[in-house]
Amino acid sequence: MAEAMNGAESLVRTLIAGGIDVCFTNPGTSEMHFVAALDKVPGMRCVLGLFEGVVTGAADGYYRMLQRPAATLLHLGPGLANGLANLHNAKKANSGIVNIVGEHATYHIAHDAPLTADIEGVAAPMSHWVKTSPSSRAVAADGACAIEAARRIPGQIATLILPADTAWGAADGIAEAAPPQAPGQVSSDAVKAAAALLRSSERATLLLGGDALRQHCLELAGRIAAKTGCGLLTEGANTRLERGAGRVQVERIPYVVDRALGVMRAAGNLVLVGAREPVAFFAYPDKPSLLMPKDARSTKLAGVDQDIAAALEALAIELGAMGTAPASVAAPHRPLLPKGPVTPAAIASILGAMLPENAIVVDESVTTGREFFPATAGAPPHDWINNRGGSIGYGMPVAIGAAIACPDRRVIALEGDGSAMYTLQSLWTMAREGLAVTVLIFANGTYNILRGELTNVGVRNPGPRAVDMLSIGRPDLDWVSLAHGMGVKAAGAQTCEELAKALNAGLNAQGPYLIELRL
Ligand SMILES: Cc1ncc(C[n+]2csc(CCOP(=O)(O)OP(=O)(O)O)c2C)c(N)n1
Ligand SMILES: [Mg+2]
Repeated sequence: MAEAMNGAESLVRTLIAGGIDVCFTNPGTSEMHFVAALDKVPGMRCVLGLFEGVVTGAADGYYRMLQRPAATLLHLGPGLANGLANLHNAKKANSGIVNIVGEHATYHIAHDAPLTADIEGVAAPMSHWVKTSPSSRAVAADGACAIEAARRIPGQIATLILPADTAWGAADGIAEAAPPQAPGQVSSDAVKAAAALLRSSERATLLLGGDALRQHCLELAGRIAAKTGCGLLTEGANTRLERGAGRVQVERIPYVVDRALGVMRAAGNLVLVGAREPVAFFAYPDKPSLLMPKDARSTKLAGVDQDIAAALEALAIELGAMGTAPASVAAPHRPLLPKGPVTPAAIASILGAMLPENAIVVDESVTTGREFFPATAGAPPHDWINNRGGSIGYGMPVAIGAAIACPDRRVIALEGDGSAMYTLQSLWTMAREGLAVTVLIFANGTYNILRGELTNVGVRNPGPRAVDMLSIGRPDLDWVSLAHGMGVKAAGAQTCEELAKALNAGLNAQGPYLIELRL
């Protein structure tokens, strides 16, 4: 007689049947039956991360590239808590993820063992869907519900808590998740209102987000812009923007509030397409939270839960724009390689000159990268990924997930040194999995952005104690050694010539490669 299936195996088989075939993991004792089931059942790629922020961030990057959830495996409340910051970022990016979080056996919870915690309470703020499975016979059905929740459009964070006895007890078999639902269609009223706003004599702009940043949608937006003369703009940080030569270019709303206000004043009225009315990252004394001018208005064409491509097409048809060639198409352009000392502008030119076709750029460059767009606009087609949730340490984990999702593409992670330190362990996973990720560390030895913020909130002449809290020197980080210590090839660079040489080595390496750029 065949060996009976336990709860853990029924869940693994349910996940695989539901199209989830990658699990980013950091397990513990309570997850051992799940680990054994992963071992027994073929078809799941398991990727170990040495900190849960790596695990959750990798699942975010995976979804951003494939629009398909991965699973995570996390160890009780503390393991989940370690992964929360990047779950927050994933949630803001509308990435679907199925978190499997181990829990003590149901009868053990009452004894308040060391790892006992309110896991549902920990999960709730960063999850759309949370459930503790009550029994081994319910686990498969609960797993199917988690898959359905994660696959909703836009993607959701689904957290399934798995008490150990539900994993080792007997199960009845697998459960089938319902097929993903199609996104909702926008109403003809929404299309007409958008068309009316664009036809008026007042200045107007399409503010694009979510799926509107895919090539096909950008092309429709470009046709509308050419026909009506409207502007094209995106939010400051995007889940995934398809850009480069031959694609319709869009500007981002700047981070710095005064600059953002200028851009929004020039934008006029807004048609919102997968984006919300823009808000400042932070409040500052005497500056507004809302970035639109008071006399501007907006109309929503489509939300991220709706069929954005169909909405843009309906709008283009309504405006008679389908036969119009798109505006703002980026001409192919490779800047010349600069020489001498490295500046942010020079780095932008080097990236523009060297970005490989189809590259995936994960941008956590913070202050160094503020002006990277113009010089890279004409590089061969590539994707550009930003931090949607503002919690730093997202970049290298997301790069892992993107590389696993797209093994044929080069991933370039642009990292502030402060940000990179949050999830440094990512390097080890990159090396272990042989991922083609080139990591550029902008080693300025500071939390540079916060120096500006100190001034922005009105602090004049900061003293040594304040300055010291924004410096990450003393001791200086040695990124080449840190990379080597985790099995990643690395080189330092100080000039443009050295950076170009190192980038060339990185982009031709088999696995990951780190470049410490001393600024
Ligand atoms: C989880 C988290 N902690 C702290 C911050 C505050 N913070 C924002 S940017 C930043 C420093 C970024 O430094 P770095 O990556 O070196 O970029 P630079 O400013 O030097 O360009 C910090 C600490 C944050 N955003 N998220
Ligand atoms: Mg820095």
